[in-house]
Amino acid sequence: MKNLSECRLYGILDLGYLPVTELESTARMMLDGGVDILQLRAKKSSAAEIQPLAEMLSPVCRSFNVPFILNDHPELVPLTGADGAHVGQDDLTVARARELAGPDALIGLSTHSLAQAVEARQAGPDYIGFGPLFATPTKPDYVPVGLEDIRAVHEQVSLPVFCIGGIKLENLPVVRAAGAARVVIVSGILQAADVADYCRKCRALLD
Ligand code: 3NM
Repeated sequence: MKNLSECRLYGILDLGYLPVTELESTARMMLDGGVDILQLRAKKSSAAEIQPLAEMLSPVCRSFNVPFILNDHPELVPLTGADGAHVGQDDLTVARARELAGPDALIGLSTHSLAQAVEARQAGPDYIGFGPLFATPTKPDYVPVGLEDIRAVHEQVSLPVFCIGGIKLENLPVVRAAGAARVVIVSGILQAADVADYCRKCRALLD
């Protein structure tokens, strides 16, 4: 399994963008293209609906040595073979998520300001998300944080930091130049005409 420190391109299978019937094929295209960590995000689905999808995706990710993360639902981690769970600021605490997911699970935490990113150290996640950098329809009700604090977050938080929100292949060079080493890309990847090729191009810019 890839270590988090090796992971630079974080992909999300967001059911807001793709139907369940395309989950596995899209996961394979993303993994073929070099996504290093993959999340299932199904904000409108119940745990009972997510469980079989996670059970299907876990071995696919494992065959690529890529950590597989569930958005929310840490209780499903031990049941599905997933490698971890990602929680938001208004969800379960990192400690509670870890209790439910098990001692070996990876727990990620979303942060939306430099102050929250610094505070996250106390909560003890394995990595943080930082964003949204830009306004994005994938997470509409959030004020973009822009690029100016990216360097400070990296200087002050000694955890893997995944920048997120409105990142696309086109603006990735600017995001990199602002200090980002790791990114999450959702709609850019899922709306690409050639998903694997898009991931490959993003991954190359992150090397
Ligand atoms: N979380 P896209 S921004 C799921 O800032 C998510 O915590 C964010 O999608 C955060 O790449 C975001 O399509 C949406 O903009 C990212």
